[in-house]
Amino acid sequence: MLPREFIVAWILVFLMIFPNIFNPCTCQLEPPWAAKKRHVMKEKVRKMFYHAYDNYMTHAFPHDELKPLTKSFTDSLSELGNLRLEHLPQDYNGSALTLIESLSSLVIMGNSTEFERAVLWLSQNIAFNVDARVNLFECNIRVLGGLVSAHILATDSTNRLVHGAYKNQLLILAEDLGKRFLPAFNTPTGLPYAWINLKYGVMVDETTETSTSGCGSLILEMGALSRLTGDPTYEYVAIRALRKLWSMRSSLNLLGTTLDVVTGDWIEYSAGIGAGVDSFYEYLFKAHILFGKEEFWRMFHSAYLAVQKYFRHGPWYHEADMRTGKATYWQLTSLQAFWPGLQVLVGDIAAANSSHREFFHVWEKFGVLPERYLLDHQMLHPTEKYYPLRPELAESTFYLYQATKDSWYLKVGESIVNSLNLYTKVEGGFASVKDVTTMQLEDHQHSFFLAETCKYLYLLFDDSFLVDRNYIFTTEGHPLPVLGDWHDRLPESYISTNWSFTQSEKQGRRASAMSLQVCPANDNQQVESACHITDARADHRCFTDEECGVDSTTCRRRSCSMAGYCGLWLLV
Ligand code: DMJ
Repeated sequence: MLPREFIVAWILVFLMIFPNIFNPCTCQLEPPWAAKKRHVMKEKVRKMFYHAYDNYMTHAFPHDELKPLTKSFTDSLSELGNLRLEHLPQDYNGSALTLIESLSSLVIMGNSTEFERAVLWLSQNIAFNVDARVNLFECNIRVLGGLVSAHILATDSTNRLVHGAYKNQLLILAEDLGKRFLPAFNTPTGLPYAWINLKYGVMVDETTETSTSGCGSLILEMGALSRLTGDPTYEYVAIRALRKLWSMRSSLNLLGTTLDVVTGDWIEYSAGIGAGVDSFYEYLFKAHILFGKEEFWRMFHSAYLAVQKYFRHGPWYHEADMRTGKATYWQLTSLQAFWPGLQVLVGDIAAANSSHREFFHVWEKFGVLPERYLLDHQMLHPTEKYYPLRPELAESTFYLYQATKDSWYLKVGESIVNSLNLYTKVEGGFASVKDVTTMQLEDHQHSFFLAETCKYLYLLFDDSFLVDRNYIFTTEGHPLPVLGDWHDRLPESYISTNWSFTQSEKQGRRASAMSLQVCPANDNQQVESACHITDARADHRCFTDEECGVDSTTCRRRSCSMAGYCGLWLLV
């Protein structure tokens, strides 16, 4: 007889070696509570959406956005990014911005009746021949993107929406708007002005300053418009601007945040993955998915490696000077929280997960995500303490749940929903948070709350819209279908490239950056390295320089900051 302890010990060893022997697919199985939870949460999100939507329709429509505290409206399309509120037309009644932004969410939530009603109303009532100076980027992602996506949904045979009555009116509107964008691209560089008057084109003495995302995040919407109308002009000007922007990168493959569209000079050399740059990276990759162009992939791959190399420290992303790669600002910004979602698409799930967790910790700490948080001082930015109902954390949570089916992300989603209801829901809709330390509210319900925040939360709990469909989402959350016949239809004359590479090179390029070898063993070894040597401590903090390892790019030793972070940036 074997002693009992001996048998128990062997069983334990066996279980340690084959932990899933009695339940081989635990990773695939949804815990029993999760299905029920998803149903309950989906209904909660649906209620949130309609609370926002119904209040908009009652108190603000057809103006642009709802002011939920005073139950009034703002015609914000011509105010977005326009801090001095210049060039606002006297008799402007808005462009039903929030309705346009809600169209694809209505379809995703299965409300074809309201979608049809909205499409028909827009078809008959909206015109863009207005003396309104709008921000090209915002108007593109919200209005053009909303219209193009809704047109595709309205004509998609599987949706069978707007029977009979729909005669491509949204596409006609989108094309009219696209034409009004074109004068903005009439610059010596091909980089578009940030502002355009919808009626008169570029204004006299218009500012020549714009942002990287302002000229680099147009290709999805304008490309889709070209494919749908057969007029290549929209796609052409967007690609030309993107190529010019890419040609302005530094030798480190970094770009700045702001630039001059006439001279093509950089104005702000410091950049990260947040405000002013974020969707530039997103569009390089998504344009590759949507249009199948290797050119977009090559740009994205180089840009992505540079981000991982120069901005990333553990789970955080700081800013750096595009010329030197030296760190400038060590700050978390709310907009950066889209990055883990993009990393899921790229295939860097582990990196996505670690950053997402940190963003969620900050969310938990304050109840919502503050606009800017100073990582090196562990404190809020003195003036940017607001949370304008942004979607980015919910967006990344949705992507991570899609990739992993880890029910932890459902709990994150539940926590986001609970916070939104607790802190931002008012009788007249959902209000932005002015100060996350006091939860004082601000009288503004941004249209992206309906286009993105509610949509990603809903899709987290119910993704039936995506089953058997292949969509990518624009930066404003509007779905565009990935269609085989959209790939490679652009005449090759538009793609001036003499790039050629072999199949094996192609596969190598598609490898996840995080899986690339870190820190070349010697100078002769030409291995591109993507990420820093793992920090010694799981929480990415340090006490001594010795804990900080070696920088993967330069192979120089890193040091430990006063605030307890490893980095080369401290040496600059
Ligand atoms: C949205 O308009 C888009 O997601 C954009 O890319 C960034 N800002 C807002 C949401 O925060």
